[in-house]
Amino acid sequence: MGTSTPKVGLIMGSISDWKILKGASKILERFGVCYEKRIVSAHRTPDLLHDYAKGAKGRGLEVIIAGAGGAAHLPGMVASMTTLPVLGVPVPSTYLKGIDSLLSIIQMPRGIPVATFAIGEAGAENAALFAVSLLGLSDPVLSDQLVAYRNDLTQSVLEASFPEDE
Ligand code: RP5
Repeated sequence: MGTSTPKVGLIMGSISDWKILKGASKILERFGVCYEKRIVSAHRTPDLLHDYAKGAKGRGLEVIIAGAGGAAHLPGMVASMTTLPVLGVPVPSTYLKGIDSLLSIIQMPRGIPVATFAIGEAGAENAALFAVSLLGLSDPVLSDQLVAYRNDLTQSVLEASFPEDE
């Protein structure tokens, strides 16, 4: 957030998706990545979707994380209108538990890719980490931060103890 130009666009089909996508925002904030968050619905705000996707690159965005549930066409539709990398996060749905979202996002016909992540919170966080990794290709500070993050993960496993033993 802040005053600099956002590099990551974090969009979702509904405010109801925020409970999942906020995990992505926390990761981006942890790494100090400037991002914007917007609700953009493929079927309820198609004109906004068009304007957002078409204008994304020109506004300085470098990556778009798009989360949606059900017939989750948001990531694919965004990808159809920009050559920026689009990272799709399947949001768990009420009846099919996000399997519908996952299959909708991952099964892009050839030519228009969407990088698809796991259903739910892990997918949201991993999409943000992947965005950091992409930005790190041209930002050594971010790249170093990612190495430190991985080292912390390793350390947390090595230091884990069973509650019964404490
Ligand atoms: C999709 O429909 C959204 O991405 C959301 O996951 C799902 C349900 O939306 P709401 O009915 O909660 O607004 O467009």
